[in-house]
Amino acid sequence: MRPAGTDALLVVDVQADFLPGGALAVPDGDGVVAPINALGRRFAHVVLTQDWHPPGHASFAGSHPGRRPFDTVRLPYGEQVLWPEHCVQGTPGADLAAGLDLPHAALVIRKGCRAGIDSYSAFREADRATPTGLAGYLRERGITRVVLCGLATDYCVGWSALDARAAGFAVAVVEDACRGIDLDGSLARTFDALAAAGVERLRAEAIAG
Ligand code: VGL
Ligand code: ZN
Repeated sequence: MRPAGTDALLVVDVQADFLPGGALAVPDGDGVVAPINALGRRFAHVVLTQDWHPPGHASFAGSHPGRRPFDTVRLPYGEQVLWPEHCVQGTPGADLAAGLDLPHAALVIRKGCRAGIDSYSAFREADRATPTGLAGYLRERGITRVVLCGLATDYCVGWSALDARAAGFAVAVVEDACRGIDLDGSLARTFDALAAAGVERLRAEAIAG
């Protein structure tokens, strides 16, 4: 595909804490930076997201006495995986990756900002009721297709892709510009769900400049 003026590249959570050495390092997470920089040059519309949690966030294992990272608990809105403390608002771990070079990105969406509610999705918080405003922004800019890349494939990229579809956009995931966490088969489950929802799976080379 050659990106049209109605396509947007959504760059999900390419932040220090998800890179090697970070608090919640995604295996080979830094492998997305170069392909995303190259992809970004082909899109007129680029939107970034940042995972952006207050201290003591409900998704942190440390907020649940006796629980450990990667345990699952039930919160008022449903099942929640507990993570190591990561992407705390205003800390270096929450910074965008230093190597990211997308100066024309026009919007940064910060998500997971409320203490009691996580938000893997860039569109809707985990209560599935609170929108971030991203769908409205994209519609108002005339965007009809959302192309996703970033971290992690099976959490924030996958959930954002499904919600982009639910909001009525055509959606593609650039699989080699993403990396997964793969907790108990989550990566395979995500690719199944994306296919079932009609999300296209592309390689970066399929996107012409
Ligand atoms: C993410 C786990 C917790 C992600 C964010 O960006 O995929 N994963 N918070
Ligand atoms: Zn998070």
